[in-house]
Amino acid sequence: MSDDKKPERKREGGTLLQERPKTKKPPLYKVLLHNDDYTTREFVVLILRDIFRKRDNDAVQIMMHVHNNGVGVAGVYTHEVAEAKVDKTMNLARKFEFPLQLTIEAE
Ligand code: TYC
Repeated sequence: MSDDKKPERKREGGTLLQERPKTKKPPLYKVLLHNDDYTTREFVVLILRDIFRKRDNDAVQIMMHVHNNGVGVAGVYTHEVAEAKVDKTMNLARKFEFPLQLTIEAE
């Protein structure tokens, strides 16, 4: 292991400032997709593929899960990324006049 990967231990005035390496993970958030009667299945699959980067099969499965159960997870991200994906999806949905709804929930 190279020196720069080791935990940084600095003594200043006899105080140990940092005892552990900076590996703390950021909190993660689920982007939830909600069912409605008007958004087309094709559009939901398209956003799952293009915005949430799902493979074809996974996109269809997630869409059908939401269609059958009312809600499902489109993906899990940091808060910043989750918000950006929700904004992108909402803007596209409104452009096509679909009432699609997404929400963000802490993991
Ligand atoms: N229920 C919609 C239909 O039958 C499809 C749909 C699936 C809509 C998932 C929204 O999040 C959704 N056209």
